[in-house]
Amino acid sequence: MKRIVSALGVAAILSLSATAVMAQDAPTATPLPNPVVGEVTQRILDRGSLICGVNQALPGFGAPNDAGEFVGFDVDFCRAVAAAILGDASAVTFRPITAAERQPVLASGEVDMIARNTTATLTRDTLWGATFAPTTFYDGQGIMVFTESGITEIEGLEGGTICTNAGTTTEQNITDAMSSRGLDFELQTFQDFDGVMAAFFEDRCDAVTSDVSGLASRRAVSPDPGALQILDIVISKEPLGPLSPESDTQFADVVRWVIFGVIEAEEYGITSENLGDFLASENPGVQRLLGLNNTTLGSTLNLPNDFMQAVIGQVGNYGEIFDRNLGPDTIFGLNRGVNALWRDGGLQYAWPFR
Ligand SMILES: N[C@@H](CCC(=O)N[C@@H](CS)C(=O)NCC(=O)O)C(=O)O
Repeated sequence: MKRIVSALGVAAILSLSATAVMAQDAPTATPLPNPVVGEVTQRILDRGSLICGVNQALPGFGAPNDAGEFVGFDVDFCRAVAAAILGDASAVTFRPITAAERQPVLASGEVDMIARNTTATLTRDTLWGATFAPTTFYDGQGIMVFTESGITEIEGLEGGTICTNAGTTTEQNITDAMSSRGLDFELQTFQDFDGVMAAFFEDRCDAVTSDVSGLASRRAVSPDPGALQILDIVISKEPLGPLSPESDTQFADVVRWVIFGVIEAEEYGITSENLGDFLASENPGVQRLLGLNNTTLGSTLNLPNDFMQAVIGQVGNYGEIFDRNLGPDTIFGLNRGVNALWRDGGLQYAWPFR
C-alpha cells in the first residue's frame, strides 16, 4: 500500500513538475510577480552609486589611470552593474582592496560587490558569505622568473624561494605543485603584489607566482619586460569573476545577468557603437536582450526592461571589454584564448535570455 501511495505521489509530482516546466516555457505563461528589491540593490538605489571593491595594483584589470580614474577589465564589470541598476556606468565608488580584505569588506557591507581578480572556489563559496557570479576570465596560476636565470621548468625552482601575496589561492596551489613533485622550496608572502615584485627585483625571490593574467600584467608594466619570463606551465584553474553578498539573491541575479548580457551581446554582434542599429531588430532574441517590442525580462530582475541597452551603450559587450583593457592593441596583448565565445571554441557561454 505504502509503495502504491508513494508511486502515486511520485507520479503526481512528476506531472506537476511537467506542468510547471510547460508553464514556464509557454509564451502565454502568467508572469510571476516581480521579485523584491534586495537590500544591496536598495542601498545602491538610495545612495545613487555602487560601491565596488577593486584591485588598485593590477593594470589591465583594476588600477587608476593617469587621471586617477579606475580602469580595467574587472572595473568595467562594476560599471556595467551600475549602468543596469542606476542607468549610469559612472555611478560607481571604487574601493581599492587587497586580496586578504575581500571577505571582510564584503561581510561588513563596506562594498556592495567585488570585482578583483577573484577565484571562485568551494570554500570561498561556502565560507565567505558570498555568491560568485559567472566567470568573467578563465585563468590559471603561473610562475615568472628572470629570463637570465635560465630556469625553464618548475623543477628548476628546487630549493629556491617563491614569492606571492597573502590571502590568495596562490599559496596552496604552489605548495601543492611543488610538494606533489617532491620539490623543496620556501614560500614568502607579502600583503600586496608591489611587495612581491619589490622583493623579486631585489633578488630575494627566485620566482613569483600568481594568476597568469596577473603575471602578464606585471611583466607588461615592468621596466624591461623581456627580462622576465613566464614559464610554460599552468599549475591550477583560476576561474575569476565578481562576487556579491550571499544575503541578497536579487542583486546576485542582477550581477549574473549583466555578465551573461554582455556575453550574449557579443554573440549577436551588438556593440556600444552599433547598438542604435539593433533597436529596430526583428530578431526575437535581440528584442528580449534589449527589452524591445514590449519584452519584459528586465522586470523579472526588478530592473528597467531596457537595462542591457544602458550596459552595452555605456560599457560595451564582452569582447569590447576584453579588447579595450587586455586585447592585442593594449600593452598586455592578450588573446581571447579560453575566454573566446563558446562558438569560437572558448568557454564564454551565456545562459539564454528568455
Ligand atoms: N586569483 C587569486 C589571486 C588574486 C590576487 O590577489 N592576485 C594578485 C597577483 S595577480 C594581485 O591581484 N595583486 C595585486 C596586489 O595585491 O597588489 C585569488 O583569488 O586569490
